[in-house]
Amino acid sequence: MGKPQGPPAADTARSAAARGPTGLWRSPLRGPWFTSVLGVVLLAGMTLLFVTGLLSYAAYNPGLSPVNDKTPDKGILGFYLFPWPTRPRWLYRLTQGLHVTVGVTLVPVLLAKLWSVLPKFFELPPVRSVGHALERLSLLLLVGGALFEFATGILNVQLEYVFPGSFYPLHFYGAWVFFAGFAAHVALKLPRTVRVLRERGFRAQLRTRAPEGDGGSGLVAARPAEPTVSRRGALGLVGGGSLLLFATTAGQSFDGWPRATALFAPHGGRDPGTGLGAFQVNKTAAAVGLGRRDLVDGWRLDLVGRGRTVRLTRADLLALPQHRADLPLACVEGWSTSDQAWQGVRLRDLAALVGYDGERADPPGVLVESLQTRGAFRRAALRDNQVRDPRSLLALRVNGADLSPDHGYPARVIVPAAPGVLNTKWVARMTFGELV
Ligand SMILES: Nc1nc2c(c(=O)[nH]1)N[C@H]1C(S)=C(S)[C@@H](COP(=O)(O)O)O[C@H]1N2
Ligand SMILES: [Mo]
Repeated sequence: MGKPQGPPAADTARSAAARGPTGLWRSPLRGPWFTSVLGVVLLAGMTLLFVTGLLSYAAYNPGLSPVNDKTPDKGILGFYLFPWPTRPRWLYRLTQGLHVTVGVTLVPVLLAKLWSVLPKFFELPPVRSVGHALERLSLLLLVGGALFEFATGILNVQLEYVFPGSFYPLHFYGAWVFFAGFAAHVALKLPRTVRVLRERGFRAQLRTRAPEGDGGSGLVAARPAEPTVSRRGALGLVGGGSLLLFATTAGQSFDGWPRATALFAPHGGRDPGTGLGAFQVNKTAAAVGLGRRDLVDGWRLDLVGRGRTVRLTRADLLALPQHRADLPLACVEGWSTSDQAWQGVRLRDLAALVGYDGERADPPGVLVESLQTRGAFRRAALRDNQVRDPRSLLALRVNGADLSPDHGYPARVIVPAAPGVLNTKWVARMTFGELV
């Protein structure tokens, strides 16, 4: 094994001057190439997280009704909102499954990247010029924002309702803070990253244990310690960690044995039992305080629209034309099911009962309210395109049997491609009309 050769003398002098508590950060792994490799992975990964996150936000119709809108002060941050489509039916299953699984998978890469640039956080003097001050500010937004987004996202997936009602605003505004720092950082660092990766060569860097040349980056230790692991080993460790997390999360998006492997997606991975109604349950009837008395005895559905109210029993609903739609459930937490065979009444047929029928009046949006008296998801507003879709149902049965209480008996909404939160269970009242 060759002796580690120090970086060129000029480099060392320059970077040592810019480095605070010298002697602390002595790993011979640190260097611009190592940081660049991790940076490129994060550039792709974080971009995907940001885009799928924005899509997830659009998918729950925040601009549609104050009921859905957990971020009423979003202002121009909602500039891109668009009517979430109803096809393909697995759209949210895909975008949110990617968001959560890729997010969990990137944790080791993020930690390694932060570790690789530790000396930069302790740079002295802390500010050298206006440009440098701005760069450091963007770094603060970037690192603070990234840690905040990962922490809130992972806590939300791991623990049920740690932020009752406030997860959306925290994660949403945090995402924009992060993105401001991210965009500035990429603009500042991308040219050097590309140059370093081109010049230093992937294979060549993997083969040697010698410290990299600093190249003015301030990352290489002035007196690097003896290597204890090769760069190949270090990257292997990070990649292996990511692979392990991926393998213990991705199963949340699939039925059968893969779901049991989703250890890092506790709600998606939980054993749903056996039988026809046996697929993931988000909140049980008992958890929201609904018992037999509420769900069976005396349950009625109120349809409201155009100044009239129509009251229906479950028998009335079963007497209406029944339709079947094979649709998945996909939760904001990342888990999803494959298609379930839902049966019930079309939402647009219900709209017709209160006067929104056919050519005279296309079905408008609807506010759906459940029997639940408290809780963030007890009601939700659906857009007109969601009401109009012939596969959007007020479901009464699933997979050939009556809904179970936990899946929303006596009646629940199911809409293609919509996030789980919009598929209200234990529906008691539906108000059709303009939802402003
Ligand atoms: N009334 C009511 N409906 C609800 C919820 C709720 O808490 N209360 N949770 C929603 C969420 S977040 C999801 S993911 C789906 C899950 O449906 P499932 O429990 O049948 O799988 O129900 C939705 N409908
Ligand atoms: Mo959900």
